[in-house]
Amino acid sequence: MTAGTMHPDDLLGIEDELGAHNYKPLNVVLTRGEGVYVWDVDGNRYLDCLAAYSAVNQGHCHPKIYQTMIDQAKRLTLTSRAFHNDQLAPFYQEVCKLTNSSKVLPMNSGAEAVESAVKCVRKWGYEVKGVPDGEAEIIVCQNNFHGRTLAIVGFSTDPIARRHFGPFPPGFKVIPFGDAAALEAAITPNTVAFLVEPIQGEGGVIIPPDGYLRAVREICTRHNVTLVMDEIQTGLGRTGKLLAEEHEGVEADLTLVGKALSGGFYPVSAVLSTSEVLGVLQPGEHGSTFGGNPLACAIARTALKVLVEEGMIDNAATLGAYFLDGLRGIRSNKIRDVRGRGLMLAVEFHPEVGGARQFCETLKGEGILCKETHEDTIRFAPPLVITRDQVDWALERIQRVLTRA
Ligand code: IF1
Repeated sequence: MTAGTMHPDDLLGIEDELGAHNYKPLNVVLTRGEGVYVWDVDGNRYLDCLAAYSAVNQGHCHPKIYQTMIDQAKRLTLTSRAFHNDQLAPFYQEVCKLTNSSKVLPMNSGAEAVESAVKCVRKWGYEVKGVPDGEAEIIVCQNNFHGRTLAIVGFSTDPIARRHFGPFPPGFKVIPFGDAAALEAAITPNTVAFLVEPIQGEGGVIIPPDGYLRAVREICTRHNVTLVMDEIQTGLGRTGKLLAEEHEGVEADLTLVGKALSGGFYPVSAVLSTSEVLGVLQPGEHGSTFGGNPLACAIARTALKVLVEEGMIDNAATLGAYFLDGLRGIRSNKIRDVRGRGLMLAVEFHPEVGGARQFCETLKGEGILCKETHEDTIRFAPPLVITRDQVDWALERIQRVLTRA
């Protein structure tokens, strides 16, 4: 029996028996994706309003990224960085030009990019800023989400992410998100970086007050502290700009990208920065087997190309505003708040409503896949190729579900 012919219940039974239970997925078994749509094994079509947590901004199985993957996979997939390959330099050139960066560290997962940034800003602190060895401090925000590795969950404020995983690496301070004065107050001579999401995604699409990013940029510059923007979820068009930091005209010292950097075809991430920061790395001091491999670079080059050439970023701005307006037009006493920027949208419910998951399950029955974040919020983040008609189709169903008694 191959997976293609197994009954969904059999697939779920095997998952339950053999797989670690570190997720609680919706009861749907997907088998195909194209653009904004995915299909389950029974042939039901869904509009995907999660987009693999913004990893398929370009839409499922984008044909040009697919073709690049096939062509490159036939030629060369992995060489290790013990040798050069002919895709790395063009990837560096194209991603630097697009993001106004001058140095790149290519990695694989988002968490690896975050961990790599932590290592680099610490090393920069000791070797450039002059912080005493072993005393570097990094400031992060409450309700942050930067990945699942040990150092990262060590500075998480989510008890579920931390419970029974300790002890954790020291050197991190937590301040409230959106409060520039709190950043200024937390900085010491040993502070080497402020790591922050321009919009907190998993925190529930929390948008900071206007001017916050400009204020933290000025404070970091004044105190010679590197500003590290985690754009792994907000970046690459999601908020209607290539990078969310652009909404305030800010440039970070290190910008982290991942997820849609490959259009969902392959784990590709990168630390985008300057020679001053990434120049602290000497041969043999950092790396990874797959980081910067030719297949990843070829895929990322096409993923970036189609993002820009097919107008996905402007589409996210235009249809994100339209989608947000539509959600705000829903009259339901269940809804506590509706917020978003570009196609990074969220509907928060009053706690007494009993949690957002119930609506995700009902919306599945209406042909929409979405996911709750924490208890009371549904995130709506479709691929950036969505059309106005598809937004209208989604709004009609969301309205119907959220206004049902
Ligand atoms: C899961 C959350 C989202 C991220 C930001 C770094 C990373 C992520 C801002 C790490 C990853 C993913 C992880 C994924 C679900 C998803 C997620 F719900 F976990 F929190 F998007 F909000 N910075 N976010 O959002 O990147 O190592 O995963 O490539 O853990 O199930 P990664």
